[in-house]
Amino acid sequence: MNDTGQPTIRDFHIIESTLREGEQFVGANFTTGQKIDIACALDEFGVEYLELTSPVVSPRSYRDLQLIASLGLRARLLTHIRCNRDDAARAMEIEGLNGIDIVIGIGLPLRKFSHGWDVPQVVEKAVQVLSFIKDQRPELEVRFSTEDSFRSPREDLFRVYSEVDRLGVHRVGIADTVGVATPFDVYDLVRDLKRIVRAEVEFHGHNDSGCAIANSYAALAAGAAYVDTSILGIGERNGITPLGGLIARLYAVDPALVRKYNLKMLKKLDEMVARFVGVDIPFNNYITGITAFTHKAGIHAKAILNEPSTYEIIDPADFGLSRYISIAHRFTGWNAIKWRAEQLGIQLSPEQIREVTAHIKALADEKPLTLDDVDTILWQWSNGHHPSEKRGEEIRWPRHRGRSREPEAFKR
Ligand code: HCA
Ligand code: CU
Repeated sequence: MNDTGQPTIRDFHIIESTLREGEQFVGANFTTGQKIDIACALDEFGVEYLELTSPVVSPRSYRDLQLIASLGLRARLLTHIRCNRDDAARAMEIEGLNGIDIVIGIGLPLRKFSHGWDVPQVVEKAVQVLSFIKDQRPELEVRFSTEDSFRSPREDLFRVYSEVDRLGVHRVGIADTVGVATPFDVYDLVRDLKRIVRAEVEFHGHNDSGCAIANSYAALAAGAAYVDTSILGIGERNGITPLGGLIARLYAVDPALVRKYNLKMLKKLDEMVARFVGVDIPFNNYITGITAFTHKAGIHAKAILNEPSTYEIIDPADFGLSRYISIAHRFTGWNAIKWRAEQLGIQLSPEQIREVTAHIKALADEKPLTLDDVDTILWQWSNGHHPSEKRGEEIRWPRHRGRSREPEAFKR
């Protein structure tokens, strides 16, 4: 714990899996060009690792892995395979690859309904594949992970991890494949695992019950040094820890933790992947959602105008974004209206500001208002023309101000 009571996060690494887990999102069908765009943008953002789909998935997967490995990116390149010799052999054909992520399920349902092996067989398989890789390409980083780690018996998990650790893997991974774990479960498992292995620990968390970011944070707090993410969180079902969400969480602890990344690129990354997979960025997305830095109620607006940290833990400017103060509604307050009048260069006395604010609030009770409407009222007020306050009477807005959306952000 540090002096603010937060757990100390050691140096951590992002394993960005948009090009592996993200490809498993139902809307994803990346072309080679799109994969290159994603890989290059993530590299520029500064993630430490890129995880790509297994070369055995399809001929194109193989070629694209080869191509991306030849780009000379700064990020280290990993591919993700099942625990078998054939997959490992194919992966090792790729020049420029930096590591292999191996996954195997040891939970009872998978043992029964998927590969059918018992724990000693899993260990035997793991030893075979790991020794094969060590023998052929000893320079490769190898990670060994168990699928559905949180529903697998602890003694089985730890037996497998101890064995692979003895062989000298670089990382052991725990995967919350079904999104069932809580931050407490993750903290406990990572802490206990770290007591029995020398290898670093990686966490991969699905978001079925909304805990992926908190779970990733708990993993880091317990001493994991690697977290898997994907852009917008895309993956199987509703996905995994979103890159932007993890960044937001860590920034909230200490902005210095994420200064190593090119934060101003986050919006571009989210927009690019949203376009490629045919979805919108959710309105409430971490950092890049349209309302992430929008303030509405008069009390909030007043405080934000005085000092943004009152209602913002993240400074939008660090991400190349700006805040927006919504003023055209019944929650508005005179501070915000005064601010808008000043922005427009309109001189109004304090008394007039209070009157016009009351007028705008009453009008907003009658009909939806736009920022253009508010601006028009402010101009009319400054010209001594007060629109009728009779209930229901329509104000005739000048034509050119008739847009229905609030235009242009109301910037700091
Ligand atoms: C899957 C596998 C995986 C693997 C995670 C890992 C999972 O697609 O089902 O390699 O650590 O969630 O278990 O993504
Ligand atoms: Cu997964």
